[in-house]
Amino acid sequence: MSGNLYELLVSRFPADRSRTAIETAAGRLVSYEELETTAGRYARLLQACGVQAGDRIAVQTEKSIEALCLYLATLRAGGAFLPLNTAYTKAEIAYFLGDARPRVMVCQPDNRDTLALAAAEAGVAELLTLGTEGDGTLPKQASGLDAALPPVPTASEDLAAILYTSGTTGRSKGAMLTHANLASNALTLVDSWGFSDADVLLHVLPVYHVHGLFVATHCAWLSGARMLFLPRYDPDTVIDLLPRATTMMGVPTHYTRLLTHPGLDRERCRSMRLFISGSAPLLAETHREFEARTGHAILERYGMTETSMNTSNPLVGDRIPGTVGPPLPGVEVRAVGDDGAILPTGDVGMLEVRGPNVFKGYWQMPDKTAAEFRADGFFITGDLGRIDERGYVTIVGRGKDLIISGGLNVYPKEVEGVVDQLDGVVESAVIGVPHEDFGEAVVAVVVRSPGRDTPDEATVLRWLRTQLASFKMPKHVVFVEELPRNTMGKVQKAAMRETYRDILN
Ligand code: MCA
Ligand code: AMP
Repeated sequence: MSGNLYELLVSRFPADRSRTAIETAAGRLVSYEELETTAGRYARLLQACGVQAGDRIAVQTEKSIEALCLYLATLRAGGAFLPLNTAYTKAEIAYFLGDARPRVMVCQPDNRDTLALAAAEAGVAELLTLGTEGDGTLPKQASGLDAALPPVPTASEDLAAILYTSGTTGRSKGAMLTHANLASNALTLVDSWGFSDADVLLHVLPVYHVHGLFVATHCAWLSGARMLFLPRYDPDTVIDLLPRATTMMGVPTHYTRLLTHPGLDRERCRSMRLFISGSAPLLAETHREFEARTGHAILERYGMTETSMNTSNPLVGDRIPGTVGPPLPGVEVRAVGDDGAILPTGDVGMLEVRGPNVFKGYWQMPDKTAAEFRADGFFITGDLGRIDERGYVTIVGRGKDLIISGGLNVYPKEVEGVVDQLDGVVESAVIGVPHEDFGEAVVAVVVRSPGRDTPDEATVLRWLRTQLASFKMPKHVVFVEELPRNTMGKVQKAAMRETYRDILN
């Protein structure tokens, strides 16, 4: 076996390839054999498009089984998968394409015309389409191709994927994940969370992020399990399918929405063995309420795009509400002070991680990469936390100016940059405030220039919508005479978060 993750994945597919790998809510069954065959054909097509080892394949499509086959095909062809949130606007996509220079881009059929120019300008050699019903030019051109393509051998340190994460400077950075990063983390999770071929994973997450693509899907595939694959999160469907599932992974919003459903009870969860939460803080209150309703203590874990999963509450043992558990096997986590010194047990500091899960660096940004690593190889997460005497990590806040809304990251700097481009805006500050459904939500505080043509809230939102993905849109715009500043002239975001903390509830 080479270091290609594809080889590892298929080596763990069930010996009986006719077993169901994925079942959709509409009742479509796809076997492991079909996954492999479709991936073979797609890989063949990628090669026909000139894809060579290391080439990037950018993908912005709705969630579908074919999209997962495209992921497998990319690995098989030796390429690097670059998934993009379906909410990204043309302006955002143009940046990613210009930065990553993919050889092939795959988009939804109805988006082709919108993206054609940006793709051409970025030198994309082939723009293919993929719809949710197996339609589009990709499946069409791949049909009939020979599926028996041997996986392209890669080194384990080669790139398997690039995932963009926004940055505090407002410019998104492509996190380079290697085959070894993804393989080591997935194998650890299968083991730590007790996955087996008896599992049925309720898959409710999008497949353009680490959580839905790598954590959930890899756990299922590496254990030969079945996935119940939902096109989007819908509490009614989740309640219907729970009695057939054994595990589910979700962000806290998924769990708080389930709790508002009258159908959630112990009987519904009778076949479940494990609920897992991550991507954003799960309130201890939600953890307790869920346990009281269902008898299940949600297992909370902590990860990042750059590192995949770092810590996890245990499968067997105490799952402590409000904590993210001890480091996973093979992963080291430490809390350090402002001077970089390791802190005594229980003190709050910057969390840093090291291990085979930690990414290779940011795509073509050596300076940013260097700035986020310590000399001894620890990655600076930007999260503030403490580690207790049992090794359990509690995240208490963020040292980075980041809002996490419904499990999706929004960097204030990026939104501020777009608000400030609008005529009549002097400056702005974007903050996160508590939100019942999304945990945190985006609010823009804006200073306008005097005059008759000053923009109102509708004008600001209309402009932002053309530039930003919908989940980054402020849920509210507040106009002020001036932003609060300290004596050094620095905008006081903490004070603003306090002032506006109840504005959305
Ligand atoms: C949708 N909207 C949102 C969000 N999602 N607004 C703020 N925050 C959000 N997260 C807005 C839409 O723009 C739209 O606004 C309106 O809400 C309804 O959109 P809809 O698509 O119907 O929303 P939904 O289907 O109810 O989606 C909510 C959701 C979704 C299910 C919570 O956001 C979601 O799937 N989140 C999970 C993301 C995820 O997988 N994160 C993992 C990242 P309008 O009507 O104005 O247009 S990986 C990670 O973080 C690390 C590695 C880790 O540890 O896992
Ligand atoms: P992302 O860039 O989407 O990978 O988001 C990673 C960030 O999500 C981390 O740096 C944390 O701030 C946050 N995060 C992930 N899991 C948790 C968790 N269980 N509790 C608190 N924050 C979390």
